[in-house]
Amino acid sequence: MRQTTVWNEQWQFRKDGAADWEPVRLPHTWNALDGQDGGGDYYQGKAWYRKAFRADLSWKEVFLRFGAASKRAEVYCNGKLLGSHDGGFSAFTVELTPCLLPGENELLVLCDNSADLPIYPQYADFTFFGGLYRGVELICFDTPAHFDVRSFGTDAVLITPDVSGAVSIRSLLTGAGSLRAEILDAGGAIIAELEEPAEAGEHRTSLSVPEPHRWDGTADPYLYTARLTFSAEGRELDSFSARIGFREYFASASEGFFLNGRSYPLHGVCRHQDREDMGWAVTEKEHLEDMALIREIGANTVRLAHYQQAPFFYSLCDREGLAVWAEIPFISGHDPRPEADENLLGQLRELVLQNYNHPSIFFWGIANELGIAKETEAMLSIARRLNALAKELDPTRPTVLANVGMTPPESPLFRVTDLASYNEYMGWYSGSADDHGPFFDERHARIPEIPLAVSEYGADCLLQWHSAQPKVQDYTEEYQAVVHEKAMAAFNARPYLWATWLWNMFDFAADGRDEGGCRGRNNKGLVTYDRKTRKQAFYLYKALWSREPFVYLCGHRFRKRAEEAVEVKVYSNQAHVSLWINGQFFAGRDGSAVFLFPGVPLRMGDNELLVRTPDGCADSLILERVETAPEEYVFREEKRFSSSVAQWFAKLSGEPVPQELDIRPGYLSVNDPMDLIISVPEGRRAVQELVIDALAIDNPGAAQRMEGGGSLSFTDIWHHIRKLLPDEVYYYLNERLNRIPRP
Ligand code: GCB
Repeated sequence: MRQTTVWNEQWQFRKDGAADWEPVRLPHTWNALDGQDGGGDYYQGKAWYRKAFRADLSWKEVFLRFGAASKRAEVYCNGKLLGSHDGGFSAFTVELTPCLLPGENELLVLCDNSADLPIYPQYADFTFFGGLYRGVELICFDTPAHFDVRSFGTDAVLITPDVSGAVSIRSLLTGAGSLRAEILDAGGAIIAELEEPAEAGEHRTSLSVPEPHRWDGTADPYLYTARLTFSAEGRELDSFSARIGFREYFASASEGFFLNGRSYPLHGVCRHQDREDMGWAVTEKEHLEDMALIREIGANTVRLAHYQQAPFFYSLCDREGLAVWAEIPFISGHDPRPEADENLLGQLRELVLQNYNHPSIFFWGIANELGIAKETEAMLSIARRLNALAKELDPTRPTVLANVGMTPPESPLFRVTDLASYNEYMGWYSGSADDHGPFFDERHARIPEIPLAVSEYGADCLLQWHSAQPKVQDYTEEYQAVVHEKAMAAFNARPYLWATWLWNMFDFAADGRDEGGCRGRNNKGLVTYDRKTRKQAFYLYKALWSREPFVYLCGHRFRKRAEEAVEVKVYSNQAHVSLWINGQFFAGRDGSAVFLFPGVPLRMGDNELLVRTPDGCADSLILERVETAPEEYVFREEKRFSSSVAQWFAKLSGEPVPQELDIRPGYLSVNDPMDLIISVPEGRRAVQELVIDALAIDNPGAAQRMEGGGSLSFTDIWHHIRKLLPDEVYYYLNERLNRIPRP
């Protein structure tokens, strides 16, 4: 028999070198606070966990399974090293049996999230929280014969259901006996079963389910249970059970995604696993809340980015019918150390083997945005090895790789995996919010044979910033919504896209970021980091995707308005909405998802807006008309420059700063591609004097990257460097370029 005990209580913790132990319970991370407060200076180093315990020596074999230890762990019992593990997201098991003593025992776990380890993730914006953040289980057996729990953190049972009804089962056994396999339907009735002798080692068998009921996405995520019982001489030795589902799917390069033989456009969100003040040390409660929010908007797919997430969350996806993109943290660059390649292969092996049985998992993601760094042969070679490994471990699922927008579709990175996708931030880091459609049409035309999806798009939003004329990088709630409205309109009109995943369902910790007046966070979520507030764009998706009738009036936090009349925006999944102002009917509109009411007059003081749908949904808010446009809604970036940049800039200023961009036809401007600008000597000189020289003062790296030119416009590049220089530089450069005829 197996006995599994949750082992999360009565641990002690100290950072390496600290004098005192503090009591903790698992899940635990040491970065819950310093990993979210900005500065990019959270503790990345070694730390120790300790647990004193009394062992029950009557068990034959005793194991510990760690849900995750970030990023590297060494486990010691009574001074003896039991094992180590590299990779912060997968489970691993160590055996305690040989070192257990009568009386008191001491377990010590060294965790290490140091930045220089050859362990991925290496480069990414999100915080790499350290610690035992997914808890520990004690697994005891009274015989040495059982499923081989030593196997890559799994129970060594892989189940492959086929839509024909065949269910093949592979298991690894540590002794001989008899294996009974049963398939139960959702009501618990046994509908297929067999029992056969099994030797130690790998055992393969199969059963057949007549006319299997399909696992059919969110509409009908029908789950069967596969139950295995291993016994000898009539005595149960071990058992295992998993939820399984029968489904088939494919992505076409021209017609999008198909599930169970019919078109099933995938539309959903990306998700990171952290939560405010908790980091990655979240519990089932937080996972359930996240899932409820994802389901509330009606997503049918989730990209669990950028690493293996909790087993419980994949199970929720099975239950809710969400198609999952599961991935490893190979992000934005390749670490040339051979151990780092081995680490990637190890993380992929564990991702696949530990999650193989989940019907919700559709795609194995092997990397994200590798093209942001230099594409080297070594990088491509490990990407190919990863793809081959995923195929070897699991020939049933397609592989995928998310490319960054600047990677040309001719890059070999589009040919490593079965499926491909772009992360593109049109209207945020580059281009305008109207560019989503043209971006994909252009790329799709160059590689029409490769199925393309949108694996990220979005914009930052902080709840305090608002604007009636939202514009790029103003961090307003309204601008984020505009980017999503335009992106979705473009994607919906392009059925060749096999899926779309927005970035991101939730704000998340990115300790090195400092944006929109908020340190330590990426604010591209539809929901805030504490999960307390749904942003405006959340309701756009709810209007587009959910069935549960609702209506939402935009502007709940944009209360004070100086305009005589405003445009009111309403999101609803109903076909008709009506608007009242101060008790008077204003107008009704037919439409879908987004309803606009321009010219709604405001009187001074409070105005009550009310919107209703015919079937009784309603929402209301107060707009307060004030004399002058309130400053409090406008984010003004406080830039702090070194005295050298300030001195350099003092020499420049004096000339009046143009407030608007003047784009003269026939002349160069900041909106032209860099290689066009620098192809003209005066253009090159202007960029050199106004931008490169200034950047070189504090940021030689950034200055060097500017020199190459490229197909991105100066405006696109400016979004990335504008923190480093005064805003005026952008306008001064445009002025200078405006005097140079276009070649
Ligand atoms: C990306 C990355 C993601 C970042 C995101 C952003 O392309 O894949 O990890 O968080 O952009 O917000 O910049």
